[in-house]
Amino acid sequence: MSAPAGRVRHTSCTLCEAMCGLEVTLAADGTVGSIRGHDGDPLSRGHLCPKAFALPELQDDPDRLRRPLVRGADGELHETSWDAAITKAAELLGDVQAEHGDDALAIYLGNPNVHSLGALTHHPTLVRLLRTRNRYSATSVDQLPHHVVAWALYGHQFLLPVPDIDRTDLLVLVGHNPMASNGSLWTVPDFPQRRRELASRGGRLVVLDPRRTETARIADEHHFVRPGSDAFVLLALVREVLASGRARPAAWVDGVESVRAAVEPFTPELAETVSGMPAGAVRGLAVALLDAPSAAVHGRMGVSTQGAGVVCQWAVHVLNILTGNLDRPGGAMFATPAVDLVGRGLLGPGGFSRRRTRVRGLPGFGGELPVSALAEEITTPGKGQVHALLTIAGNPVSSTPGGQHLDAAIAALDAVVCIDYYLNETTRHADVVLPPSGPLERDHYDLVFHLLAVRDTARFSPALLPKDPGGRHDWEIARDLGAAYLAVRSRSLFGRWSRSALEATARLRTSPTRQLDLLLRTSGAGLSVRKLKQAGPGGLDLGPLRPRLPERLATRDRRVDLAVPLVLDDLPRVLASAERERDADELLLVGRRHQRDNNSWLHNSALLTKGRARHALLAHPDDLAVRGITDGATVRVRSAVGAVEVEVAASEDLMRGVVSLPHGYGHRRDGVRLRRATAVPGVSMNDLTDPSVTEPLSGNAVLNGVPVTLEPVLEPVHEPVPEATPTAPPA
Ligand SMILES: Nc1nc2c(c(=O)[nH]1)N[C@H]1C(S)=C(S)[C@@H](COP(=O)(O)OP(=O)(O)OC[C@H]3O[C@@H](n4cnc5c(=O)[nH]c(N)nc54)[C@H](O)[C@@H]3O)O[C@H]1N2
Ligand SMILES: Nc1nc2c(c(=O)[nH]1)N[C@H]1C(S)=C(S)[C@@H](COP(=O)(O)OP(=O)(O)OC[C@H]3O[C@@H](n4cnc5c(=O)[nH]c(N)nc54)[C@H](O)[C@@H]3O)O[C@H]1N2
Ligand code: SF4
Ligand SMILES: [Mo]
Repeated sequence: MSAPAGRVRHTSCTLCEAMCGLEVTLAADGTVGSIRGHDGDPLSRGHLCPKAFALPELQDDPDRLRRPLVRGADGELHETSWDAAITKAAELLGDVQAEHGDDALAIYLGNPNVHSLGALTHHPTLVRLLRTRNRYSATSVDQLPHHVVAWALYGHQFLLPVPDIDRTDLLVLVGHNPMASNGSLWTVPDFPQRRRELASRGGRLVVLDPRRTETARIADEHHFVRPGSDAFVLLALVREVLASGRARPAAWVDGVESVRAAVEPFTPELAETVSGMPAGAVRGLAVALLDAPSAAVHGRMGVSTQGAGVVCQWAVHVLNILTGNLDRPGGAMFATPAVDLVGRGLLGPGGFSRRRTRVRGLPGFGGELPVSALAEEITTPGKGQVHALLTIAGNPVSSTPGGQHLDAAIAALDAVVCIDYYLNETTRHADVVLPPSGPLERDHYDLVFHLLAVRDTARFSPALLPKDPGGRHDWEIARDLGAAYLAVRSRSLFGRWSRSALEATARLRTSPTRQLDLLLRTSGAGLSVRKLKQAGPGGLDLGPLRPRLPERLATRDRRVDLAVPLVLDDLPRVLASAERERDADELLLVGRRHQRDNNSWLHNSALLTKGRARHALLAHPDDLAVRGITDGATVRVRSAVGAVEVEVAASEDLMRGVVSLPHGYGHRRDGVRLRRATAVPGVSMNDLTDPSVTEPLSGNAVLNGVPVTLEPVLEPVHEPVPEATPTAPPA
């Protein structure tokens, strides 16, 4: 396309939850010339991070698929026409279901689905149409404990309060590193500047993390906490707040006395023994939470993807509630989005289903099953066995525990269909790959992240660039695959198509922007896509977060009962875990994110991957010294389920006994070279994480606090022996 040189346009960055507004200058040839943060954006206020610069690279990446691929008789993937590929995909999925039953198809939805308007309007409809109960998503390797707790306390899985960072006096972050991740379940663009403003108001930041992270470094106070032990710290905080006699729960809160009794054994001294955080510091933090005019505690990946994820998230909410900080300015608050999917009942409230995973009996929640069970559902024969997989914007081989086993399981499936624009560790197994348009080529409105934002705004971003002439959007793929699938299945199940199937096809034919417009028009606020466009590129500024309780509660009695049986019944188990014997040799593995990585993708970007390699295992120098391992050496990291060999980097930033690997690496498997030009393949952390160990209440994956051992990798004996050089004896 051609556009006048230097034309300035605006768009939204959809690469993470911060949803920054971007100002883009288009070059004469219509390509992206330059990108900067949009200063006039009321939410992101001019912020952007290095990842935004990868958007033009992604747009032009020759490795990004633009045409469908179908596996031929030669076993290779070949470009094919859309019609042929979609028909093939529908036949593959439909035939497996016709032969083995509807549940023989498993569907996995990956993270980018929540960052795309068309994915949100269309993919759930497609998934329902495919009629399988074997539904999985990245939720169960991420934030499932948050949803379980929100459902149990507030009656809806998406009633997730966020720290009101712009007004708080004390911010406590547990297992969260927004300096790298830009915030999560908390849309907080420009965390660094917002943190500086907190400091200039005299406010404080406290971080609890087994690594001195980028966020810990800029905190007023950082405490190392042994991985998986946060429950002891958080429950001790709850206990201390209650013991102080200064707890001030709101009038709509019940169950305080039951909680008091249940947390009684969790003393600060016990917390110190288990977690390493000094008892005095635990007491000090409880007092600080009570003394602060306002305070907010937020726990994220480090405390949801670990062995006591639900208990930890519950304790975080209870702390905010008991200190009077839930729903007050400067505390943890609920957003009031212009399109309120929660209030309007368009997002299900959540809840455990009777349906459990077939083989291991892991619980289903919110219509999905925990993805840690996927490999065994594929490999275990019997009624209900999975024979086909559809992935949409995901990479479970890389992102779910025991990835190497899932890799092998997927390779043996009868049919694999992937909607994705890259060949990744998972999609390389596909029989059909259907690649959608890129993020700059589609209209955008954040249906999810306005629900989690630190300020109420409403921004519509029209597509920045026209779609590739022969390309299709995610929603168009869903529409066409849905129609082709119905055609295939009606051959075998003639006449059985219900009204709901017909309604689904009608919905799939309605574009995302049209659906959004309907949602805006019926929002009661007199909005529309046109009005949002007229409001300018930053959209509408609806102001700071407002108190919403108890009206916003979705519980039947509009009250919050802290005494959640699921949680209180689990506390004796948590208490008993304090006694667990540790292998003397054992180290605990935790994950990390880097500002210039993005889960398992974007490693094709030259801009993001340049500079020092970031895939090394970080370990405390003392832990290396006792094992005779030198900084920079290659080590073998071994867990209960696998082993990887990776370079080690000594770092005083780690707590002793803890090692850290980033997830999302490991880009070559079994000698297969992926098309992507990743400079550093690294290793996959999920070849070490154990799918058989899940969070007991939710079934969420345990990705942090994984026991591992380290050993030096000895040089192979047949290698030429280097000339002996005198070395100094070890000090
Ligand atoms: N050990 C360990 N494992 C982890 C984590 C961890 O911290 N430690 N983190 C977990 C978390 S929080 C998450 S969210 C998951 C992420 O795990 P997944 O969601 O499974 O994988 P991603 O790496 O996000 O891969 C996304 C894929 O979507 C494709 N894609 C991008 N945009 C689009 C689009 O618009 N449409 C379509 N159709 N495809 C698109 C990309 O090409 C890529 O292949 O990983 C989890 N796994
Ligand atoms: N640059 C970048 N940004 C991203 C992503 C990305 O891949 N790259 N991914 C996005 C996604 S999908 C998500 S979900 C978010 C996640 O965002 P974050 O929650 O910030 O995720 P992590 O960086 O994995 O941070 C988890 C922290 O928990 C610590 N930790 C590990 N185990 C424990 C424990 O037992 N207790 C405590 N207290 N801490 C522990 C780790 O050391 C780490 O510092 O980031 C999003 N933003
Ligand atoms: S923080 Fe970076 S990746 Fe996230 S939305 Fe903003 S520019 Fe995009
Ligand atoms: Mo995530």
